[in-house]
Amino acid sequence: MGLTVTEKIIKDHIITGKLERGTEIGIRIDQTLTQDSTGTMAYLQFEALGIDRVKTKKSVAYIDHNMLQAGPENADDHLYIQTVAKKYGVYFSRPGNGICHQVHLERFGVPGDTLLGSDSHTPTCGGLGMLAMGAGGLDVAVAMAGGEYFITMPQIVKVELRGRLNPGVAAKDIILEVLKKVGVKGGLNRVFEYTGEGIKHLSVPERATITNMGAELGATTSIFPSDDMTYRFLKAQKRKEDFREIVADEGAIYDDEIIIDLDELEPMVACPHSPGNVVPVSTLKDIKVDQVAIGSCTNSSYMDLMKVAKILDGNTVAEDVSLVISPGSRQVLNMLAENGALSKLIAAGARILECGCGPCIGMGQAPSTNGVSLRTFNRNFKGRSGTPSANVYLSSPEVAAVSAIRGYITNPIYYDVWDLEMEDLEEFKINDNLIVEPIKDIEDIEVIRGPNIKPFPKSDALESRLMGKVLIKVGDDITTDHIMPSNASLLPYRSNIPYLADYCMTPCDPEFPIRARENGGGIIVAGSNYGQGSSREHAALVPLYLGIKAVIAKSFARIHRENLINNGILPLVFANQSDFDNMVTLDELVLENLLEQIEDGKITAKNKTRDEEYILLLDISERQKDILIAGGLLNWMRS
Ligand code: MIC
Ligand code: SF4
Repeated sequence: MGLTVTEKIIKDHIITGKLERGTEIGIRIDQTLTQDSTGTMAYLQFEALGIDRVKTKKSVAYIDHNMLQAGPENADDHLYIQTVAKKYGVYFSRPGNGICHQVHLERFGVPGDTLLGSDSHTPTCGGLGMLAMGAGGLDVAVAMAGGEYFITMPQIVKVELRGRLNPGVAAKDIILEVLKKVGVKGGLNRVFEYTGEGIKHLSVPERATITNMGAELGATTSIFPSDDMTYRFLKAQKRKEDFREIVADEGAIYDDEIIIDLDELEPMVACPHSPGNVVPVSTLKDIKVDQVAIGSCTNSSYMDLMKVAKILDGNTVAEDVSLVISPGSRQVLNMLAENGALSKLIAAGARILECGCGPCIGMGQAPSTNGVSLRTFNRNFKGRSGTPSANVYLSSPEVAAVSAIRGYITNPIYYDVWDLEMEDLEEFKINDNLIVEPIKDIEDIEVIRGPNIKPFPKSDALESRLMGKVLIKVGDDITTDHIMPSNASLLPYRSNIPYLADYCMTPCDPEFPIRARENGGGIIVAGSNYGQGSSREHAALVPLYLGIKAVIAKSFARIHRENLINNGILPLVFANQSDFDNMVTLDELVLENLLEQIEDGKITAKNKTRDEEYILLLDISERQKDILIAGGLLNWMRS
């Protein structure tokens, strides 16, 4: 039987289980990456595992999110990560070197290898033919310690790209089209594997734009084959020895298929407040923009910014628009500086930011009140920009650059003065002097911990009886940005769970932390796709700290559900979805004989306030049941 690219890589790495769809499998992880906003917790958890040195082929720690240093907290976290990386044999990418996903693609990713990152956009390296997945910090810590990573053996969706993109239409429009077709929950336990004639013309950074934003489908990951294009990219990065061809077999069998005709594709935009809210740019009329932001791990490659420079060349950013550009990596910025493109961006009036996530995670550049911001990023959840009333649209760099000049969201194909065909790049500028390599002699390395680094909360073994009040009832598609908001003032406290607890769920209900404290913890009730978005384990650690014992939802996003289990919080699903309507905030629920009921995967909850009973499902593996019973992954590993 022919195999897909995904199956080939899984087959090479499988340790536990079989390639049977829907069953749990454990795979060996070759590489890990962490970034700073999830990294401190991941390394504290790694330290708790008591291992001397990382056991992966390569582990890399990046500093890219928490870049504003308005107080000592972020710099303290950087220092902790730098010293802990040195102590345990982890490569360290210094602040200013770029966004983890962009730098990993350029300098570390290897076709055919597996990568686990404590960031949901780790699938970026799928553009190189890597099986790259996002996870919570604890799963990444376990992978660094040589442990397997467990996933549900995914369904594999063939995304066949036919034809070729027209000028002004970009890789970003392909992934926006997939999001339009599939939606933000359509990717659960699925891998999107790209094939077809159309992929031949897509460079690795373009492919990476697509696999990066595949995270917004809720997918396990997205992947391209490793082919001639991959070879050319690796060669240009002076890494041709890392190349290995991996293409799907002739008769490979897929579970589903999507066909996209690139010749027909138009520039697209995701409208507020969801990346799944996609429409063609041509359908939007007279949307005036106040801010345009170009960058992020989705769209800040050399080619992306060269296109922007070409469009802006000789023009001026519209009077009422603030254009900010955050290059993805120092390689990109350096090359733009050397070939003069940077000077064109500056001359047009762009505000150049340092290489990092920047505005994408609300680290500065919050738009004005009710402002419209057009961004080349991957997420436009309400409030994520730092301005709760802002309306954020997502687009390609082409749409963003043209719109920055015109001051309105504009279709670049009707504004066709630029020839954006780019020659294939033969050589990138290689300079790894901001990457600190691991050293052998680690005995005397002192790990430096700033005063803001507090211990992470630990869960207890599951008790047979769980009693608690419904502390909040929320609707569908609640993101981790709702559960644990992130912005320039909160990100410095990513190592301080007690501090963050005061902000938990506040975008949904400002009283939530008070109610949780007053009731000594309790239960969260939610609609479908609860926990979509980021991999931040804080969205489980902070509720754990507040005494949350269970979340009852219509369905969960993959990474968040894993984070709940790893921290001993029950992720329960309504057997009868209409029971959601019957529950009201402050209803008192009791779950009896939990230890036996967990084995059945079916749990009865009594609503004492309303004298009702609900059946809740716990559709998880035996391993996960044991983890919950032990009170989380760390306890389970110790026992
Ligand atoms: C994001 O894009 O939401 C983040 C910030 O990169 C997160 C990680 C985090 O919350 O630190 C992610 O995507 O996992
Ligand atoms: Fe950084 Fe934004 Fe990418 Fe997250 S999505 S890694 S915040 S650039």
